[in-house]
Amino acid sequence: MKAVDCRNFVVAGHPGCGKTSLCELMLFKSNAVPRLGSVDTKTSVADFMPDEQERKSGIYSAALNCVWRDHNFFFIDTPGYGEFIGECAAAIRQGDAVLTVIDATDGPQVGTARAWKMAKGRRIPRCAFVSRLDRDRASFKTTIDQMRRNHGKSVIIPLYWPAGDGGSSFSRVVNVLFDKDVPPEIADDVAECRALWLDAIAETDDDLMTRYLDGEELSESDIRKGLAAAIQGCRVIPVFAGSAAKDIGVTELMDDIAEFFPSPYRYITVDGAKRVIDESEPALGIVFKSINDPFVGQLTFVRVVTGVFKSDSEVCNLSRPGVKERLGTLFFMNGKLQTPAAEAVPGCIFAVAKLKDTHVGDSLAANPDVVALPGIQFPNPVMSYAVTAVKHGDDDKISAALHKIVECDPAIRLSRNDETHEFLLSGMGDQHLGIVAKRLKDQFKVEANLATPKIAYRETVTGAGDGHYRHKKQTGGAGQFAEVSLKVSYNPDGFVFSNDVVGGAIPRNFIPAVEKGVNEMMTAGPLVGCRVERVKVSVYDGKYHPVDSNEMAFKTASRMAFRDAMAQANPILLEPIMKVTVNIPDSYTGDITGDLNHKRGRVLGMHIDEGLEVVEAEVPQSELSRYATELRSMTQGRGIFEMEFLRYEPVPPNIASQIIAKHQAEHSDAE
Ligand SMILES: Nc1nc2c(ncn2[C@@H]2O[C@H](COP(=O)(O)OP(=O)(O)O)[C@@H](O)[C@H]2O)c(=O)[nH]1
Ligand SMILES: [Mg+2]
Repeated sequence: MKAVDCRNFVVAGHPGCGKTSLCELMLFKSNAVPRLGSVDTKTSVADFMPDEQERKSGIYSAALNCVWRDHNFFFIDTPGYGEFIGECAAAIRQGDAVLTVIDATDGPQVGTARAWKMAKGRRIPRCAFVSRLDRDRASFKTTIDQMRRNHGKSVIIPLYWPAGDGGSSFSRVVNVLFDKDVPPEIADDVAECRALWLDAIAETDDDLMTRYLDGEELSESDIRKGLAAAIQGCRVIPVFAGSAAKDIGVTELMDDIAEFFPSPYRYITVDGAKRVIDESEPALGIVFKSINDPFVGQLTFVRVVTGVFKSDSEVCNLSRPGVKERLGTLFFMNGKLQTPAAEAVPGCIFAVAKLKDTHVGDSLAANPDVVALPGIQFPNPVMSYAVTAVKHGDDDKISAALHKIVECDPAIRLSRNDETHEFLLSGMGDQHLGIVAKRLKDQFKVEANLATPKIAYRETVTGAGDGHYRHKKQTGGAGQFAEVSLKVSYNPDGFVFSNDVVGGAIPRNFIPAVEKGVNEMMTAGPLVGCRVERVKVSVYDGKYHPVDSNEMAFKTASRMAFRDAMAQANPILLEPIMKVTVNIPDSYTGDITGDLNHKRGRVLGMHIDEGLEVVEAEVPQSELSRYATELRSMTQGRGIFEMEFLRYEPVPPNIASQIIAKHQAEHSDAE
């Protein structure tokens, strides 16, 4: 196998558009599998995990490979659902091109836009396959019109046009550049596409452009070379057409992948240095996926970037200094089917079993001097649950199991919130997290409660307060004595503790105890026991007793004086505000902005990107705990969103008083 003959691409798109069916057909047509797998009869090669077969739709990405016209295809079937975007992001991170499948009935959707955005981010070619053209309501022309509205006519250029558009009349696809036999009813469309292609092809090369403008007829070989250059230069999005169910247009697609899709040879820039990709370099690859499952065992998936990896060899994990891994047999994968391979060249995807300490995003290389590749960026989680064990004492078991699950799904994050003291499981939505909960139960045999997490409110003051406390105790032997006077005021820049005691009213050696008392109170404010921030505390007076004063007494006095000062300083509640970016088809804009307003959100602006309306807003976190689910139901799954923490802001008084009342009720219950 030579790298120049490898084609590595990612099949992506909206759920249900026919990605998996297309992949299955490519495997079958190339004799990579003996029988045609089907999603509907649960015999899919790509959707092979039990939970995928149950749902009849992909959850995980599946690495696939086949040989077509002497070219080695390594491709990945990705799940379409927004909540499994992590799998798709990792696949695209390793791919050389993205083939987006678009259903000819529904047209481009949010899943399409998302895949294309990720491909654009990596500056790799984007291609489209308009699928399911055999269905009654399918229309290639309508689909193309929608795509052109989003990207423009000079970008979206069909390379094939269906003869008999949509439904049972759909019989074959016509190549707009090379086919001579064009049915008259599509002749105009084909001619238009041919002209658009010739413009795009001429633009790839000065010499071609001159000859083209001079009216010279470009030769077939000029056109073929120019077509590859136009696609690989990311100037155009070539559109293929067909039906996986009827096996129409897929031979043409596969032929063109072999001929026009990029080979893995190109330059990459690692740490500012330009490196050529080929077999002669030391081996370097990126880990983009890992499975640890009773079903398939522990497998690590590696994309070879440069050089050659060999079975039964040793490699270094560049991302973990000192870690060396022994590679056993390399496997080329088709779902769960493993084919042993002696070596893997650039462009290949191989899996290897039982690595010790290698994780998704790591770089593996032949020697430690090779520069590591940048890791994989996963999207920020948009939903969290607070996790507790159903059975008392199971917490450690749950934590260990969750860490194992996260290892194979970096889009899931685990964290302990120091402010709310909750153990948080965060991910891309309730379905995503639901699968984690199910795995905990089925695979690890522990049950977890998943609850809406507490909001980490904070407290500050809007005024100033003067607090005093005299701590005095006389119980038989040695007494306790300390007196502290301190002022609390609002300080927008953060917390400051200032010792302004003059004349030794509090001896210097007790000041740390006073500060300690204040610090303790800063973690539990007077309103709802949340962290206090943005205050200046100035200790300015006090009294001590030469025998009875000690650190303990000063700490106690300081705590009480702080509480006294806070009560006078007009304390208020602050809440986390998130920046939310929602992507939706424009017909939902009114509903979505209305809902955001209802959630106390502020819409900052709107713009169109990849054909979707992008609404940016600032919304209190407390209103967003179920937004992933709500957005899905408001848009029938056509919307996605991202969010990130922005800042803390005061809670409006009417809402603050409810939160405080609730806290007090819970607090008095507990007593
Ligand atoms: N009529 C028709 N149905 C198709 C075609 N391709 C896929 N399907 C069906 O569409 C549904 C979703 O297909 P699937 O491949 O799972 O889509 P994915 O979610 O994008 O992977 C399944 O029921 C398929 O049988 C096609 O070309 N024509
Ligand atoms: Mg699928």
